[in-house]
Amino acid sequence: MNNVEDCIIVDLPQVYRSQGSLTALEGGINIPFDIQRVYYLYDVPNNSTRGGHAHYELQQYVIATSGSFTMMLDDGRNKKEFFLNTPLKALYIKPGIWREMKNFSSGSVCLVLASLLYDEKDYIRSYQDFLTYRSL
Ligand code: T46
Repeated sequence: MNNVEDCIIVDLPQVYRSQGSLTALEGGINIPFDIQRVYYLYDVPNNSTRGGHAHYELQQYVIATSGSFTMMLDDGRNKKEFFLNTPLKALYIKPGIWREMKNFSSGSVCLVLASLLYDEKDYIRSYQDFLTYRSL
């Protein structure tokens, strides 16, 4: 079972040009899983919280491609907060970790690369169920 210390910030490559920068992410090459789904959060009001669930199997790279937000991770024993504010770093979230997002800056965009297709059965949406799952 993963814990919050297994969820790490990963440096992403940058192709820098005076005309602007580019970052390329390739499943199985500089991402440690095949990318089956890409989604992004945007137009998030500053006082909104997102997440509030865990996943049984899903692995994700979470990137603040624009603006900033805070990601709180929880393994049932320990919590850890990450402030994401650059397209040059990703937070790698392993399976079995509760997450909550808050403090979205105006115009922020949260890009997520996911290892699996969307499947509601992969979610644990009750914190009590999460704690029960973690105590197995
Ligand atoms: C996480 C953070 C960063 C879809 O139809 N397809 C999708 O791929 C996703 C992710 C969601 N949805 C639908 C399902 C719900 O009706 O969009 C609605 C909100 O989904 P969810 O509760 O998953 O949204 P967030 O923003 O609270 O959380 C998501 C991810 O689920 C989560 O794993 O880390 O973004």
